[in-house]
Amino acid sequence: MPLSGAARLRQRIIRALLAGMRDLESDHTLKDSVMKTALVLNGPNLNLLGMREPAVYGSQTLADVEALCLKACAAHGFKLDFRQSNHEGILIEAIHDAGRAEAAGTLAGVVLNAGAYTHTSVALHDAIKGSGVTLIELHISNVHAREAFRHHSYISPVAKAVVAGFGIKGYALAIAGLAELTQTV
Ligand code: CA2
Repeated sequence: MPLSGAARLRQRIIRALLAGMRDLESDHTLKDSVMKTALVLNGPNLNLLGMREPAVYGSQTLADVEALCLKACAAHGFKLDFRQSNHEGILIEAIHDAGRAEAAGTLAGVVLNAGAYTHTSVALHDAIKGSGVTLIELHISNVHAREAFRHHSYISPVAKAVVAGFGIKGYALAIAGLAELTQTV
């Protein structure tokens, strides 16, 4: 049976809408402008994850952590920038850049496992404070159930929140926390 004029018009409208949706999905510039980045920053010795001390840090590697973070970011509509450095200055510069990116609206915030610098670095404390970046402090282990020198953190007073003791799953929890903090509705 031939379609009526109204039915043909409806069909044309539906086709046009579907074509528009396909265009939007393949428009990477649009995606890039809408999706914020979560920066996951790892400090000294975390490149050794999975190679030693499995009783404390588990047997998964930093590459496994990155895969887990990618999944968590996809679930929350973030792009992922995942880095590790053994150098304090490199971590500091990454935090400065993150502060600028957050102010420009392209970054949701930072998840920082500062490793042993957590317990020593006034410089990292000052960088976080000075950059104004939203930052979640993360530890794989429960630092408060370990040696006394791990009980003090220079990061905690300038962090928005702290996640510790959940193993590497804590990274996904911290990314979910960032999403919660940046939610506008
Ligand atoms: O529990 C955490 O995530 C820590 O930030 C890890 C740091 C430690 O200094 C903090 O007190 C707590 C250590 C990172 C080094 O990780 C290694 C993993 C495997 C083998 C050796 C070191």
